[in-house]
Amino acid sequence: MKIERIQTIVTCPGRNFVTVKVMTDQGVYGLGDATLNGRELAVSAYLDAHVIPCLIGRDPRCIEDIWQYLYRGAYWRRGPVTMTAIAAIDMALWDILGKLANMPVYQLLGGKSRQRLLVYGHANGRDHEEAVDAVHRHIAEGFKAIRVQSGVPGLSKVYGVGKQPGHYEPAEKGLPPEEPWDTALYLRHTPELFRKVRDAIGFEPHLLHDAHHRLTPIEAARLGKALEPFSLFWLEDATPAEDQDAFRLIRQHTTTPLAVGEVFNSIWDCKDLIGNQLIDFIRTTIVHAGGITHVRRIADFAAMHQVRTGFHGATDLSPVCMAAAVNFGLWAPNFGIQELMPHNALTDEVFPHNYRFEDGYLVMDEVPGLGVEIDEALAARYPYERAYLPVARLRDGSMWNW
Ligand code: GCO
Ligand code: MG
Repeated sequence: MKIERIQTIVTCPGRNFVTVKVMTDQGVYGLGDATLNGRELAVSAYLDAHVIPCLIGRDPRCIEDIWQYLYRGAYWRRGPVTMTAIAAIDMALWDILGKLANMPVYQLLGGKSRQRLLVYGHANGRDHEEAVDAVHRHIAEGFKAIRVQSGVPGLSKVYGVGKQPGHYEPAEKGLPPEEPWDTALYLRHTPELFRKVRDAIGFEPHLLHDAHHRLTPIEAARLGKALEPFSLFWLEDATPAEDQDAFRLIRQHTTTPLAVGEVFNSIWDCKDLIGNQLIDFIRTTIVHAGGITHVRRIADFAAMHQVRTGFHGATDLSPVCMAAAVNFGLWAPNFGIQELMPHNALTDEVFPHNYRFEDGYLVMDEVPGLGVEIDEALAARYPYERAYLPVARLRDGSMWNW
C-alpha cells in the first residue's frame, strides 16, 4: 500500500483553514488539519515544498516511521510551522488506518476510557452584566463548564470578547489590528467579575478564565490568590511559559488550578511544567504539537504526574482537529476537559463531521477513522483571505503579549 498523492486545501469559510488530504493507491484517503492562525500559508508552503514530495510512495500505515522521518529526518526540529505540518500528515495517516481497520481512531488508541467528553464554552460580555447574561445562556444550553471573559472599563477592546454579544473570532481580516492593554485595570476588575458570576449562578457549573499570557509571574500569583474564593476549574495562560520555571512562583502562592500550552508544539515545551507538577492541565493540541503520535506522548507523560488534558479548541482549530481531539479524548485515561468554541454554519458544511454537542458533552458514533469529511467543491468557493490575530500595546506604546 502506497501514498499516491497529497493535496493541501486552503479555504476561508469565514476564517482560514488548511487541510491535507492524503490519498493512497487503494482509494482510501485521510484528512489532517494544518491550520496555524495567521501563519496559514507558511504551513501549506512547508508541506507543498518540503514534506509532500518526500512522502509519495511510502506506506501510509507506517505512522511512527513517517513521524520520525519528518521530525528527526529534517534535522531542524520543533517549531510551530514544522510541528503543525507533521501533525496534519499524522492525523491523516491515523484517519487512513482507522478506515482500513473499519474502526474509529479511539479504538486503535486503546478503546474508550469514557462515553463522552466534558466541554467548556465561552461566555463573554463587553461588561460584567453582559458576561453574567452569557453565563446564564450557556447554562440554559446545557454547558457544565464555562469560561468567562469580560471587557475591562478603560480598555477599548479586550481579547476573548466579541464586538457584539455571542460569537467571538480572535482573527480579523486584513493586517493585525492593535489593541491597548493595562494589567492594573484588568487585575482590579477580574475578581469582581467572578464574584458577580458566582453570586448569580452559585457554585455548581465549573468556571474557567484565560489570562492570555498578559501577566508577570507575581501578578499571576496575585490573581490566582484573589480568585480562590470563586473556585475556578482553571486559570489559563497566566504568564508566558517559554520560561517554564516562571510557573514555580505562581504555584507557590495559589491553589487555583493552572492550565497552559495552547501555543506549545512539543513535549519539550512542557517537560519541566509537567515533571515538576507546576500545572494541572496541559492544553497542547493535536494540530500544533505534532499530531496524535506526539500528543499521545505528552498525555502519557502528563498522566504520570497527575496532569490532565484540556485541549485548545478555538475556532482556528478546524473540525478535522476537533474530530481528532474527540477520538483522542475518548481514549486518553487522563482526559480533563475539551474547549469548544463552535464553528460557523458554513465551516460545519465544508467539514461535515460526526462529533456533536449533547447536554454539556461531546459525543461521537462508532464511525471509521476520525469521522470527518471535507466538501472540496464548497471549500474551493472560499479562497484564502488575509487575516491576523491582533497585537497588544501598553499605554506607553510598548509591545505586549497577545
Ligand atoms: C483560547 C485561545 C484563543 C486563541 C486563539 C489563537 O483559549 O481559546 O486563547 O482564543 O487566542 O485560538 O489562535
Ligand atoms: Mg487561551
